[in-house]
Amino acid sequence: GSDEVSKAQNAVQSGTPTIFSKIVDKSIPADILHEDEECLAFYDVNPQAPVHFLVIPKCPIPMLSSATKNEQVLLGHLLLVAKITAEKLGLYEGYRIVINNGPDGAQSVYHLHIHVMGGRQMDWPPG
Ligand code: DGP
Repeated sequence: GSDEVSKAQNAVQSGTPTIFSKIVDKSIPADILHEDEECLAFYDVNPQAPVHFLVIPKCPIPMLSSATKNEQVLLGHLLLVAKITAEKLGLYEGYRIVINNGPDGAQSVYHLHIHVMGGRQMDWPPG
């Protein structure tokens, strides 16, 4: 919604740790679906579909634009964890993957994350 967009437009793109770093270090709780050395998958607190979870790297890459060749393997891993977690949750009819990048992408948390949404027919184009 427009609330989300204005929040994103006002989000700080500083190098300071975000709320997701606190989820990684377990200082705030999240409903965790997958965890390994490199990444974490957990339910989005503001779901936009019957199933909506995020996959994040444990290291705080601010956004996709910040990623380099050094993160190539990690980025691939995040997508595979998205797929495996979607399967575990029974999204056999499909799902939507989104990465919001920067202000125009309506990114509000500057710790790279993959959105995975499913459990309903998704629309195209997105808003
Ligand atoms: P965006 O930066 O716009 O791609 O989306 C950030 C998403 O993160 C948004 O859908 C809501 C979610 N989110 C923000 N804070 C928290 C939190 O503390 N816990 C969880 N589980 N999700 C959060």
